[in-house]
Amino acid sequence: MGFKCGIVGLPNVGKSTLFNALTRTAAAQAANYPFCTIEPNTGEVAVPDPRLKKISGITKSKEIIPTRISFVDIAGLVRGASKGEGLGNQFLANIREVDAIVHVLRCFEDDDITHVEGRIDPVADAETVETELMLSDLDSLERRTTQMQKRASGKDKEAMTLLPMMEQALALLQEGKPVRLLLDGIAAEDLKILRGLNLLTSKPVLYVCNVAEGDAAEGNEHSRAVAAMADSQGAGSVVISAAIEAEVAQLPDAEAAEYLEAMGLEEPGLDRLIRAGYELLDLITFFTSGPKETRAWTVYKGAKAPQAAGVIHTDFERGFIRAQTIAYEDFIALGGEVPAREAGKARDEGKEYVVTDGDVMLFKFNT
Ligand SMILES: Nc1nc2c(ncn2[C@@H]2O[C@H](COP(=O)(O)OP(=O)(O)OP(=O)(O)O)[C@@H](O)[C@H]2O)c(=O)[nH]1
Ligand SMILES: [Mg+2]
Repeated sequence: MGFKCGIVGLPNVGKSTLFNALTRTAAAQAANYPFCTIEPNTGEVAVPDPRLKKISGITKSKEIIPTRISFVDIAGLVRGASKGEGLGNQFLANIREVDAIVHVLRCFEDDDITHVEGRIDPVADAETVETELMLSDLDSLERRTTQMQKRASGKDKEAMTLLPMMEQALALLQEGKPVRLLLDGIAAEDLKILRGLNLLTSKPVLYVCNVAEGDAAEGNEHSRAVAAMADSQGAGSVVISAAIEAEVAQLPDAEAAEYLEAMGLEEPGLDRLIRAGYELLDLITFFTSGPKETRAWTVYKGAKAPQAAGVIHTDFERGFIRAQTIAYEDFIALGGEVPAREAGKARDEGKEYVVTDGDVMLFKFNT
């Protein structure tokens, strides 16, 4: 399964710097000129999860394997992108392929680094980019809705199912609002339809405030303005200094910890960002553990036990019989599988079981 977060924003705001830090590589070129990035860069990142160590402490696993998500570093968008400005159409197509958007906003002052609008105003920058995404959605949806209305009036079944959701989305866009607003409390079938429309503004968004080194711990007036905006939209925001993260990513672990402490930070901002990205994608983790390895696996919230089995191996899903399931807290508190079973905390779950975050699972299957 590939869960992808796209790194989006105006040109020259630090997207590639952040991407390189995330992936601990120099795969993306980062330099002080707009449109440094043209082709997207993709990298996989381990999702940090302290529970892995706790579980493997009990099962004495030889190896710990975290779960992973992907980040895609995309070219900068400028005003007019939806009309093709600055290769906008190509870049918007790159955004269409991701599952969630990490929107980087420049919140640092530095006269040496070019800002395409010549001023630091992250809330206005966010609006500029969001407007392009909305215009692009409006364009594509208007065309599709007209066709769909024709088909629906001819009593086409598919069209009649899709049309109500398309019309709701279109109405929002026409008011200048992102389609994301429909996600709150949406029914499962509608969510499927909405995801199928593959609109840019229906993807969940996390704002990343890229601040100067000195502001990494507390944020600054710009990042506070972004946090207020994010709150009002039901979006998330994190404060990160891409410059610090780039530095830390190069250091051996012990030195990195010292450096972070000197900056007043408890953990790399990237860990917070990766976890936030994971939540943004609506993902949860379940574990498998034995002497060989303790491993974290990813499923969408709401996944049932056979789907979880299928993440490990497609045969596991096809031949699924049941899953011995122990809640993470029970597994740790009772000291592993055997004591949990004796305490009646190892449940035998069937095909309809909805996986809970932290479940330690053992699948029984037929091949
Ligand atoms: N002072 C300062 N400079 C930064 C920071 N983050 C990035 N930069 C600099 O800003 C310039 C642009 O960074 P990139 O990471 O290439 O920006 P980008 O958003 O990928 O740019 P495009 O690919 O052109 O859209 C580089 O010279 C970076 O070194 C930061 O936190 N502080
Ligand atoms: Mg770049």
